[in-house]
Amino acid sequence: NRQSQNASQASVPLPDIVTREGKHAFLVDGEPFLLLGAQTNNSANYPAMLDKVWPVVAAMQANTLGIPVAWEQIEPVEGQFDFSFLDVLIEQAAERDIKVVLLWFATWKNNAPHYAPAWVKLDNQRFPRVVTENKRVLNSLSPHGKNTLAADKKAFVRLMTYLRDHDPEHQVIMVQVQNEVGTYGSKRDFSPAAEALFNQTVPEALLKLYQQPAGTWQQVFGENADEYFHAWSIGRYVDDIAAAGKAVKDLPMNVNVALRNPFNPGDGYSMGGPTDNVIDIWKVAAPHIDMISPDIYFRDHKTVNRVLELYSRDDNPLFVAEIGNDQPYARYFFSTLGKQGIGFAPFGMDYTDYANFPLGAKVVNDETIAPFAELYSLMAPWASVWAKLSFENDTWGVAEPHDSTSDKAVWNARVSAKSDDDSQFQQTLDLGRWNAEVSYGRPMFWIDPPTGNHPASGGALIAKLGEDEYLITALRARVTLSPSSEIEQLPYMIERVEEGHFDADGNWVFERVWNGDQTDWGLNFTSQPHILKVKMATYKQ
Ligand code: N0T
Repeated sequence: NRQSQNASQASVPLPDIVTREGKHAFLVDGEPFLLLGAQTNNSANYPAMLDKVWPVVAAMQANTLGIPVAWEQIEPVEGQFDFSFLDVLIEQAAERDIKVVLLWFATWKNNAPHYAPAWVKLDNQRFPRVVTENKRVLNSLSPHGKNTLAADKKAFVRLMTYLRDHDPEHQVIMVQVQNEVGTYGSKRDFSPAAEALFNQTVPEALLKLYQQPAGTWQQVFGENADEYFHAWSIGRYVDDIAAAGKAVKDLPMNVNVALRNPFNPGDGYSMGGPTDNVIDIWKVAAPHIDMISPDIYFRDHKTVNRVLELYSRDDNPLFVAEIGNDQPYARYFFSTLGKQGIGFAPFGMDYTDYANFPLGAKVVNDETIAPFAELYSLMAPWASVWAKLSFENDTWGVAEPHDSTSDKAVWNARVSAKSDDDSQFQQTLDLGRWNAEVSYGRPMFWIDPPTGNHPASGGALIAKLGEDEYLITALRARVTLSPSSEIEQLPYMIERVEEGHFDADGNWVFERVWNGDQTDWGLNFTSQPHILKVKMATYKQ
């Protein structure tokens, strides 16, 4: 009954995104949460498929499942709603203690209205599509369709109402509004309705952002006018839906991005979506969207690093909403956490018999799952400790920089495989008074130079605990601390390296001290999980 629902709702705080001095935390049950995610393939959103989903989630040691809910399935007939899928999903997720990110596949699922109900996608009069400059009608709904917005919003509000009334424990922790919005094949809608808007004055908020005097889109933005107009229009549309949903149940909401190549953008990408060139416009257009989250299908280190940089901002918590599920992508979990990422979700993690190669792996099997399971099992026992450190302390994270695979990547991913890093097989991190050198592919004993792991798969995470103290974990890497320029004139040494783990309450449990061979040649991490507390010291001669 409603009263007991209200009572229990009061006891479990809503998931929330908090930002302090440019650092972010995703609060779940009131505590910083590290989202160790898995996203299903596209058509897993039916009860009969869930048996093919949960085993993969469990094998990965994921704590969160990303899964679609389609407009066509909740409102197959206009005004008639059916939430039977969510009844099953939420119950099964709760049984397994797995949180859920729901993906609202509606007006746009990668440009098209495929997941909209037939009564929407077959009625071009009531729900108009984007028209190109040459008057071609694309299969992408126009953001200027007022009926479309009203209908999508109505269904979304019903979805959020369902969550308000049937998910008092907040098993669903976040909702993604649409999927990879934008239009392939036109920079904007050129229909008469769109033309009329395009010839009006640019909204005040955008003039202010770009510090421009008033004018039409063309006058103010010149050659960028078409794309900026489309981005603004889609951003406002999505924001309107998000705001209406949040008014019912105030969950964090994100949008995911079909990225353009940051080094080689071209113009064949999904235009109007929050690609790196229009993040600022989206931030103004869609204030109810908490996060703009990249979908990463570039395999090379240089491009991924750039994408992570572009989508981790003071005003945008980094959440890798999708990343390919093939081995080369796994290590970017380390770099995601190095940019204060709040979560990471490889795509296509289920046994529903689909593989999106060449974007991801050729097949989903134990071998595909293993690189992700290894990372999540390293972090799962102390995920909340890391999430808190990431919010409150300085943290670093790096992935092995060389590209060991020459696999064909996505069509717009062509960049040189050469890495910009100081060396192919090592990185230097500035930790304040100390520097860390992270190197890959060397024996544990002695000083043989690094040769990299083959395939590249290493990475390291460091959190600052105090002036001279760090928490360090890594896989297949050597981490060596040395004094930075601030203290380099002083003799120094490792004071103490403790190996231990965190218990269920997040308390450090001491196991042993590393010394002798275990510290003489740096701190050597293998494929086994090890967590170290490292205290460095200088002394006077
Ligand atoms: C992703 C996924 C799913 C011509 C692809 C990536 C997911 C969506 N889209 O498996 O469909 O729902 O968000 C698009 C990458 C562009 C590749 C274009 C090849």
